[in-house]
Amino acid sequence: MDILTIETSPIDGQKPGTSGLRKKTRTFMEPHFLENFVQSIWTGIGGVTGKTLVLGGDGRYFSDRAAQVILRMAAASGAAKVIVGQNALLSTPAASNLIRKRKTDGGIILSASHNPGGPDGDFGVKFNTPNGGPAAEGVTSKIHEATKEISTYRIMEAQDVDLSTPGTQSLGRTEIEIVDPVEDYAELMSQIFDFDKLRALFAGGFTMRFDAMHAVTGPYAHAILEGMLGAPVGTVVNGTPSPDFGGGHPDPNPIWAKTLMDEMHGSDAPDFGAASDGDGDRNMIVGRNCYVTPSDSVAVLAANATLVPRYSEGLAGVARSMPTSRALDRVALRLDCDCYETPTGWKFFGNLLDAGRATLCGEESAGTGSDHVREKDGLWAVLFWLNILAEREVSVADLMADHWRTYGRNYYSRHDYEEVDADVANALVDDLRGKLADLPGQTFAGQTIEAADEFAYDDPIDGSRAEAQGLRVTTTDGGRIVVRLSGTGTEGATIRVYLEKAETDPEKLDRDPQEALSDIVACADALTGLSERTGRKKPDVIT
Ligand code: VG1
Ligand code: CO
Repeated sequence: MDILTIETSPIDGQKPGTSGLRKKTRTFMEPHFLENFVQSIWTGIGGVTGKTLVLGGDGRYFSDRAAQVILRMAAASGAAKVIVGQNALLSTPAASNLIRKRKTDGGIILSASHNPGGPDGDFGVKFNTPNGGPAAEGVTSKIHEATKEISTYRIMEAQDVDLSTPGTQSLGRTEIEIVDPVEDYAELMSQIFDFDKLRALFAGGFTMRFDAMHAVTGPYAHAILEGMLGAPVGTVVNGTPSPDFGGGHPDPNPIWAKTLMDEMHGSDAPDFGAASDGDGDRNMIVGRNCYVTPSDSVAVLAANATLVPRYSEGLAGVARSMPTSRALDRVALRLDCDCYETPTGWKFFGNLLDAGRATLCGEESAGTGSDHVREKDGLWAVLFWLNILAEREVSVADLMADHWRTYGRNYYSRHDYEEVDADVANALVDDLRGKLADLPGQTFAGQTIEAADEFAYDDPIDGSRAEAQGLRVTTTDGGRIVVRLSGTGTEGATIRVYLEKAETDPEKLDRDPQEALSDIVACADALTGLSERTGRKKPDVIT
């Protein structure tokens, strides 16, 4: 088959963000856009000749065509083998598992995660390294450099590979192995959790709703929850992946998973509810009349980890992203294990997990995971919760009440302001950054500032430093405000304001979070001038 060398020139804006390169689908479909980036990945990793890669994604619009292009480009550049999920489907954690299990040289995940899909939605390409995790900054910056210098790319002239049936084919000299996307992942889950206990839980009448949000976890949840664990058919809803996620927004939070939230707060609510995002790495946990914030969720998992077979020996350490609440720190203190604070984005957990310093990790953005893969893992978190509930035989609400009584509660909420004019957003952050040093001792909306800084992270394993990772301000009575700009959006800027208030008074553990945080919210607005600068009266999304 012919290998074509196509002339091209650099395209602006191919800098990977928090989690790979994310753009409007139409941008990815422009001439050479995808090809330039893929060739730059090859360059950034020192070529693919003789290498084995994994390829899959969340099945969003354009994935099928992008997968064919990537296969032709891998073949043209001499890859030995590409392991592809059937129909180019692989959840992000399943891809991470395959990269590790098959000892490959890395993989490409086609997803824009929780962003909507479709011709008018978003698309994304992410490279993961041989440890199964998102490429660290050292690699992504090489890829970005390559996008600025590219002049040609190589692609094979060939028919589409039939990705619909598992088995092995060849494309030129490259072997293409198509695998069932669920099988290896399901096996991994059965090794981590007590599946007998979970089967007994469902056999005993425990009820659950899992909303796959028309995204990639549908097949996984059907196979594991309804298949292997015997949950009644109908437990999984919206379980067939669709290219535009049924026209929805596959972000598992109280706003976008409102149907599930309503059901869990209704009179016929099942015992347990959960949802996952586009690519299956996020999770939402909700009990009957009880939404669990992701920051609390990772703290609960840490506190109860020894109930799960894989973690029965305890945790080496835990880690959370900086904006995630400090509920996890409280648990770590009790468990007497290290608690690391990293910048936003799963790539920063990789070194800690590889070095055995952290076993569990979490982000406030509905991401929880462990050293079983190198990505956050939605369904794993759900199974973890089920395993805990099966052992402790309590409701989610009682478990949370007990947790807060034991450790105290960190009231927490994130307020997002989306599609803000980029200049306005940058000025807001720059102005706050400029006055950080003077803030301690000053009072804003009745709150006295204790400390303020811009977060930078020195990786304890490889010594690399990540700067400008968010502005943080603490108040004298246990409050914390973090402000940062999103690195995954594709339109304007998204301002994220993270709000937290620690509470240990046993009489005050049962408040409505927005109400408990109202002083901190007012303080944040006075500090940043957000409502005046943006003209927004309220956030677009509250989690
Ligand atoms: C967001 C979240 C971050 C998460 C990232 C990728 O990033 O805040 O915690 O790791 O998305 O998640 P940002 O830069 O927009 O705040 V996913 O599920 O998109 O892979
Ligand atoms: Co995701």
